[in-house]
Amino acid sequence: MRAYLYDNSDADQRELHDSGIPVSIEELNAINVQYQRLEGSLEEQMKVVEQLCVERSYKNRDEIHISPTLLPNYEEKIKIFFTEHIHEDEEIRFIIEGSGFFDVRDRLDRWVRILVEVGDLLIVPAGIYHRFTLDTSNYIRAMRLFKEDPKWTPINRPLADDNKYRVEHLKTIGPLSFC
Ligand code: KMT
Ligand code: NI
Repeated sequence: MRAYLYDNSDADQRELHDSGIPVSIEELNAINVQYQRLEGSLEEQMKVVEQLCVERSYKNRDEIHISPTLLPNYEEKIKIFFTEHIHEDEEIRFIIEGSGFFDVRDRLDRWVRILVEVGDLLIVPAGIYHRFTLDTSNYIRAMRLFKEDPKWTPINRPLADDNKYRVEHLKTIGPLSFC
């Protein structure tokens, strides 16, 4: 697991942007982000994913291949992914090939950059502001889990500020004074 505070420099979003300040898995868990590196073969990893689907009642899944040549409307999609947004449901991603970065906002509204690589299972809670980018390898293949229909609706900032899932997320991660 590699996570750190984002350096906010103007460099390309695909660069590391490592400020040198690490963020631990416990700190991620404190903002309800769950990260797990699944072990073993893809088949063994998929058993864990299947189990998670049963536990959390996820009925659908798809696979997304993101690269300049593989994803239709690549430029447009990549902009949408990197625009700060929330969802009204968890965003669960299992990385099958390649790598990329999920950035999530911490309690102090700072960006935390999380590297996701092969075998990584990431659960981004409903209501947290986040965004996604490829890294300089320009390729990721990921499984996306859906409770019902395979739909993925981003609600951008600041429109989502008073969304009930946003408000609920802020409540569950606790008051700022506990940082
Ligand atoms: C997202 O939520 O940003 C996406 O579905 C694209 C990235 S999945 C690795
Ligand atoms: Ni998202």
